[in-house]
Amino acid sequence: MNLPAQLNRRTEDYQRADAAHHIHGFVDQKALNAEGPRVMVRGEGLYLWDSEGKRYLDGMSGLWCTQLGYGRRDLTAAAAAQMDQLAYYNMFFHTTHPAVIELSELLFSLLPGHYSHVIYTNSGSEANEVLIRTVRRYWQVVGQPQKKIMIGRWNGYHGSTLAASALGGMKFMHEMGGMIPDVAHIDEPYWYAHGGELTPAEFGRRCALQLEEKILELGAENVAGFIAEPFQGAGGMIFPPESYWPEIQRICRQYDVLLCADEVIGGFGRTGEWFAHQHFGFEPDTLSIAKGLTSGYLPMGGLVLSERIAEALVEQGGVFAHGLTYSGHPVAAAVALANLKALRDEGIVRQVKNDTGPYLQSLLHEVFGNHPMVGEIQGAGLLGALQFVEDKATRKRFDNENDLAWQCRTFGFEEGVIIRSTLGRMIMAPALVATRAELDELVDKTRIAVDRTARIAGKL
Ligand code: PXG
Repeated sequence: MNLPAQLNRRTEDYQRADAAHHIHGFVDQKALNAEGPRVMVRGEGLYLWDSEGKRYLDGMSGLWCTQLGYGRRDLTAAAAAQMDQLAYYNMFFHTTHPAVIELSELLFSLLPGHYSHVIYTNSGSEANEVLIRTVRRYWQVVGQPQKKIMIGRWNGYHGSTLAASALGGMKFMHEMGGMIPDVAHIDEPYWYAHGGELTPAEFGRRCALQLEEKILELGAENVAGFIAEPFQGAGGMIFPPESYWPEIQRICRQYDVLLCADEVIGGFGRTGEWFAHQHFGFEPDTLSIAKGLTSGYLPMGGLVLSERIAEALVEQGGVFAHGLTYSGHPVAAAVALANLKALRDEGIVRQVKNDTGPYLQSLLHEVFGNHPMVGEIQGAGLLGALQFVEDKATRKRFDNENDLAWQCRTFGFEEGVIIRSTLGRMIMAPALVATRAELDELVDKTRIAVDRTARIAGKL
């Protein structure tokens, strides 16, 4: 392996220095320091190599973001060319630049026609921060300044900054560092866990009607928007019942509440459609984007606005008092442009929809449909979730489902596959360039990890 000089240190060396200087996300740092993190040093296609030379099939596209996989020379070339040409300039004080303009032209050619404008950010969290300010500003401009409240969902995830985590519904995040005012939550449409005796369709409608109840409780004249992921990602890759989104859309329209889709995970081909709201068949007013926009090669996110919102802001809004130094960063924009071109021109999104997506879904059902440990399989395109269950008839989950799923993830690493665990669900979201053979390997190694877990749980 031909590695840069700084990558030739010993694993323990890196681990010691890592422990000395880092606080990692979402982990008990003391426990991690004792164990030592894996040190990833190289990526090519769907594969990663660690500092011990062990190879992994990355079943999670990094953190749901490397749509094109690792090592794409066209993306690195686009970044290098842009750095040579114009490494940095901004969109402040009456300036702009070609990279960001060309990116936006391509982006809107891929989006449904009623979206027209975008505000770029560096991340998904920032996109959702901007969302709150933009939605509130919109209502000010159209003469309803009291419409301020954002409604999100328990167990939703919209990022880690203060306002983004407030929109999200991870209570353990709210407890660390507080909340912001004018945010409310409704339940998540997670039928397997919370559906009880209701059919999925009944439960989906019931969850959607909670939005109506919450709007009436708060007063429709005070509610600015409802934000949700089309399917929950970090919360466990949870697909709502089919009855859910049409009812949510009806309620938002009826009470003039903006429907804000967080497409940070679902966007850019993940479900086989360019955007996940298209898969579920609803029409949001705003889209938060990030991750797959650049295939993760550089940080970039954004908030996409419908014509209705953009027109009000542009025609009647005056100065929009917001801006980030790196909004529309030229190098990130050049990489995003090359990335979207590849996803379109190489027919990758089409391939996920027509070939590899259906292939993965049928493979998951074939392999896990009758597995004693798996109570539900959800997914679309190159997304899959396996719900662990103790008793299929009653949908009773294991008391220690979190530990079992984490153990399964660890078995996966041992087998050379990276899958993610959330509560009692195992999640996969491989790069969109995955071949059928790579999907075979992903599911095969996942099955070994699930079987090993089933043995500990007394299910095999
Ligand atoms: N919205 C959604 C739906 C996300 O999944 C964000 C916003 C925030 O994006 P940034 O770029 O600020 O991280 C996310 C991020 C996981 C995991 O383990 C998921 C995310 C981040 C880290 C871990 O599933 N999603």
